[in-house]
Amino acid sequence: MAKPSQDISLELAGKKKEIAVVRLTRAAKRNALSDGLIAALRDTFQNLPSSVRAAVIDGEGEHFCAGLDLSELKERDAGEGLHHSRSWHMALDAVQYGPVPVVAALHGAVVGGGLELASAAHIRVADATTFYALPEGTRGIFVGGGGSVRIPKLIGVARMTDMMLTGRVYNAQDGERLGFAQYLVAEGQAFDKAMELAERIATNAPLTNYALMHALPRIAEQPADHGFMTEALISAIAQAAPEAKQRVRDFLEGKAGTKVKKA
Ligand code: 1HE
Repeated sequence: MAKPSQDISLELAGKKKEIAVVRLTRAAKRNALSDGLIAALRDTFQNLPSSVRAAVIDGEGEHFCAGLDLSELKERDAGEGLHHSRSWHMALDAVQYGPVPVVAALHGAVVGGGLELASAAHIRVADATTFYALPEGTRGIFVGGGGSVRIPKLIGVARMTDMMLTGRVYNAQDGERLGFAQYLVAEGQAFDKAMELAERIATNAPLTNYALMHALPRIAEQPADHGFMTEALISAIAQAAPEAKQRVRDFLEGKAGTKVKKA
């Protein structure tokens, strides 16, 4: 694996340093993901400080991420290509299956490997300038960062096939309607909204967040019968935690702020 690059920053926000803000800082190259940047992404998410309860990932400059650094796309033999793709899988798995939920704040280009990275986050907030594309199809290559697994889960196989066969680009509004992003906000507002969501997520019981990140996606892929069993196990574990009992007691005692409010 390549040496981690400097093109990424980590800041801790919140009173208890509970939010990790991970930023791609390679704006001059539209945050294109070099091998070093992929290694840095992996290392950052694998080594988040223990105070962190949620993370936000965003990109400096006009675009979230232009995908694979094409200047590094040299001739690889099949074995090297395999390992290169697997290194992306490891890094994006560190995002999806790390210790805390990740909110991606999207703007401008979210393309190729940039869309693969965004798809590894748990929540995507897009501002009005966001656009989504998979130029791999027109560059004579294929997705290699987990996109063929994660992107169909968001928009379906048929739409992903169309994007890659025809170079179709989706704008921010269509992207939200189809399932790329769960939130659509005005231009320049994605980071603030992502921080607001991360602060909220950070107040959840850690075991609930863990169950959502690690159990839910697996349950969704299990046969129903297995899924029901996994659900029963994880729900028993979550509700046995003292924190869960305290939260339920708070509601039953009518403590302020625990009631569900109409949307
Ligand atoms: C890059 C890259 C890059 C920009 N690799 N250098 N991804 C793509 O095919 C997308 C390619 N990029 C673009 O289509 C455009 O750059 C953007 C729409 C993202 C932004 O446009 P714009 O006008 O703001 O910037 P620009 O002038 O095109 O680029 C500015 C600089 O960034 C320029 O370098 P400079 O030295 O001439 O200033 C560009 O060369 C550089 N740059 N994007 C390298 N991607 C695990 S498999 C994943 C496979 C993929 O991701 S394939 C899709 C790759």
